Amino acid sequence: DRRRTPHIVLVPSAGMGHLTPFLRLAAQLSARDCRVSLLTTHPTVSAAEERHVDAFFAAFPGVRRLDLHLPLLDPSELNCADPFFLRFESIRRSAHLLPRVLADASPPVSAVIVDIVAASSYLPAVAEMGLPSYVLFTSSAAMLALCAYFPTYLATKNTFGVGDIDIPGAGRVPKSSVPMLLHDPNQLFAKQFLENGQALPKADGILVNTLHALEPEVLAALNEGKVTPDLPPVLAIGPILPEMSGEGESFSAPLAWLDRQPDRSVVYVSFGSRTAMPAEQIRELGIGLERSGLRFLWVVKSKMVDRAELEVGLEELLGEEYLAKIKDRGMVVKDWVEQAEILRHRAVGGFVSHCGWNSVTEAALYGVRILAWPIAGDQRVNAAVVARGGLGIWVEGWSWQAEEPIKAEEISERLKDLMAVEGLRAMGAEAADVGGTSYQVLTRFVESLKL
Ligand code: BUP
Repeated sequence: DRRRTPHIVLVPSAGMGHLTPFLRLAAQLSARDCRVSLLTTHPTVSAAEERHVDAFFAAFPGVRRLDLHLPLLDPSELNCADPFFLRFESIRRSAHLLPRVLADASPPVSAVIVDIVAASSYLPAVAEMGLPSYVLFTSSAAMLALCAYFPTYLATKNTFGVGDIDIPGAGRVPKSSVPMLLHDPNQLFAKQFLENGQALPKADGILVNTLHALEPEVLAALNEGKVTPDLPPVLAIGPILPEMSGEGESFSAPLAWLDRQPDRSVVYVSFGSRTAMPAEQIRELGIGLERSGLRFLWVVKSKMVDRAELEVGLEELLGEEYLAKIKDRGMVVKDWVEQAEILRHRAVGGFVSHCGWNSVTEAALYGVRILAWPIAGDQRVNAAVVARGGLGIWVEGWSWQAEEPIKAEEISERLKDLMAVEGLRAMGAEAADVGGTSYQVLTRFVESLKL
């Protein structure tokens, strides 16, 4: 019965940063007695996505799997070499397949929630089927404000190129923080961002993986129509809680190592899976970590897609001598780690992060302070939220366009500043736990679909 058990179809997008919040939302909706179907697109760009999707369905047999096989697009035709953005595009071009995929859906579908990258094509397709459509925005509300306002900005700006962007009610995004790809309107990503921003008013609501206490002004501006007048309700439902512990592995070397460290003594260092740091900067960071005298767990990624063949070993990158020198205080790994489990561990006290939004929300959930070191994309916008919202420190001068690497000495000083930050409240847990603001918003959303 459609009234009692809403059937929600989720349409995630590519890359762990986009997939992860959808898997978490699927688990949260199942726990609230919804019927959930999850569209999975093949082939996935990274092996990590495939592994996590498979582990998810094994752990949640009640969630229905809808498989969609998509063609690989021609990078030269689209003038884009990024495999994730190419996959965004093929997902956007798949909206016409939705009616066929949902043809035998049972019980009948109550609503479809699509990733922001598919908004421009999926929202109209869902509306045509006579169903309510929602967007899940996988980054910060600050970034949502930029996405919603960007079409107006481009239409009204009187400068050449993209400059500082003053978003009504939501503050300024300085030129230096505007995602680099948005400066060039011919980039595939810039076109997608613009069209998806224009499509937002077509949604019945926008779910965003943030919490009220972290971004109150921006959320208010979005909901009061200041950013752009015709937006649907924006619902802060984050941090969406991690759905399961681990991937069923019985042993994890980093977690076993953390078990042997004192409370709140370890700095966890990770720049996400897609952000390859220049080798020279990796070496400076290594020396900085060593000089700080702190304990550390460092995840080094040297390639953008985990399936790529070119791989530089840790020995080659850091030298055997370095690895021997730090082995009593530091652990360096290059494979996938269970980050949420690590941030939850009592031994972890600080997080040097690229500020991928999921990473920020995980730190907020477990009360781990952040040293923000944004590298690309939405990360500088997110780093500003970290600093403003009291989640940690952002050294704005550590620019992503720096010609010289940030030196070890400076890194080691900032690491010490980070670990000196006094007790942080687990503001994320307060919002997401039973009775918290985000918990209530998600519960009301599910209730609204039962009517
Ligand atoms: Br890397 C890595 N383990 O080793 P963000 C990431 N994650 O659990 P962005 C791991 O992937 P990208 C690893 O906890 C987060 O939930 C992490 O999303 C998890 O980053 C997710 O933080 C990564 O939003 O993607 O920049 O969107 O990490 O692929 O660069």
